[in-house]
Amino acid sequence: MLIQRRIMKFFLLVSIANSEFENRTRLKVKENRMKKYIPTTTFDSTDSCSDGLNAKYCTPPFEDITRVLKKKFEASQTCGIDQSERYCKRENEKWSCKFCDSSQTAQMLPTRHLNDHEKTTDEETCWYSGSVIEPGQQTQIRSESDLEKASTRNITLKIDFSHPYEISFITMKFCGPVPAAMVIYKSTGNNDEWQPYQYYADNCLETFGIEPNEEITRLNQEKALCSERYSKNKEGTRVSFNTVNNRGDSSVSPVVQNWMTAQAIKIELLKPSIWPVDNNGLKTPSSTLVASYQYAISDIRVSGHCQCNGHADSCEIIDGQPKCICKHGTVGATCNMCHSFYQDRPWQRGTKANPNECRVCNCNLHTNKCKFNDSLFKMSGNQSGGMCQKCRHNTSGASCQVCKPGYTPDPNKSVDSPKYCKSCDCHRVGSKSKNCNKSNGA
Ligand SMILES: [Ca+2]
Repeated sequence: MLIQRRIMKFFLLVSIANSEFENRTRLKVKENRMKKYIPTTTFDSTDSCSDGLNAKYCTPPFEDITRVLKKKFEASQTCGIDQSERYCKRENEKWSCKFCDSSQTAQMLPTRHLNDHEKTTDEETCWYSGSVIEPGQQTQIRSESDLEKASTRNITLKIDFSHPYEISFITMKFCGPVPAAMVIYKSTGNNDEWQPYQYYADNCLETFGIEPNEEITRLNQEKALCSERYSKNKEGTRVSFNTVNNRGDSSVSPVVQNWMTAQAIKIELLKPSIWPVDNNGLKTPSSTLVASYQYAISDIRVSGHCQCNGHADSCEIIDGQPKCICKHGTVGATCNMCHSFYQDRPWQRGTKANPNECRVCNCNLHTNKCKFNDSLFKMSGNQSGGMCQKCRHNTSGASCQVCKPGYTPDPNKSVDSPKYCKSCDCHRVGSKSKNCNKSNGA
């Protein structure tokens, strides 16, 4: 009797173990099928783009873009690029003149000095443009007022990030007086179309026809302003442009997000400032005036973050090219499209108020292909527009939720089972057609 009981208990335990094993295997199979049908660009509770259940607006961290990308500015003119050239600056209230020459390492003043991020002013490295007075006019310069009247070459500095960034700050440290006139432009694409971002002048109205320091309201959130703050003050050397100042929050307003977004920056230097000299009766020599009438900058920093439309919290540099690591079912360089299986509603950029994540199509695990269908979306009251494509396992319908003609739902299977639709198996004799009653299979 005891042996019989032990044998029964053994078989009972084996049967429980088997059923648990079957359950686990079934779950594993379902999990693997989910992976096959639902791409992994979905919510991940470990990032800031989700709270584990719902999508959240997210954005990559702010960074010093030129440092991260290791990109250099391109200058339209650099001191000593073609031949040895003289340049002069005021140091300790005296003129100091040296030679720049791009063929001599010790005399180079290249654009890489704009982003070499020296820590102290003792080791300050500068880019010099070289004199901006046309060579034919240089001999006519006798005094500071001749410099004011001379026709000069405009100098441009350009940098292309090869990806849109939301720019928050641009700072420039000059190795001398801030120019009397300059403009920062931005471009949002590769088409060399430049939009003014900020004007600087010692007289905004006279130079650009713009009132200085205009107030920003909701009506002119994307208007470039003109500042006299730096150019008027001949002693200052640092210019700081806060792109968002009083314009609002890019995580809330698409207008501000547009305003902040730039793929390339161009700085147009239109008129140098004359070095402030002591009124000690000593006349500055003409050659020194000519050689000092140029631009010199030691540092340009552009701060911002990768533009990922509120759908990524990191941006990786792959082969020198920034790339958003897209979440919320989005894909594309700036997470600007919905993934091919996240087509249940149209793509929208994410904001703090609404993360606007792309929604996965519900195809009951019978396909991994779907398309957005506008009529379906409208019919559902703008809730669901995903139309499943190429439904397998003998299913059909917008969500692969019905059985094809000739098949009927198996009441013992769930709608996402590959065996949900079973053949009607109607006998040829006595059947009107090979189709059967969809609900009971008769
Ligand atoms: Ca430098």
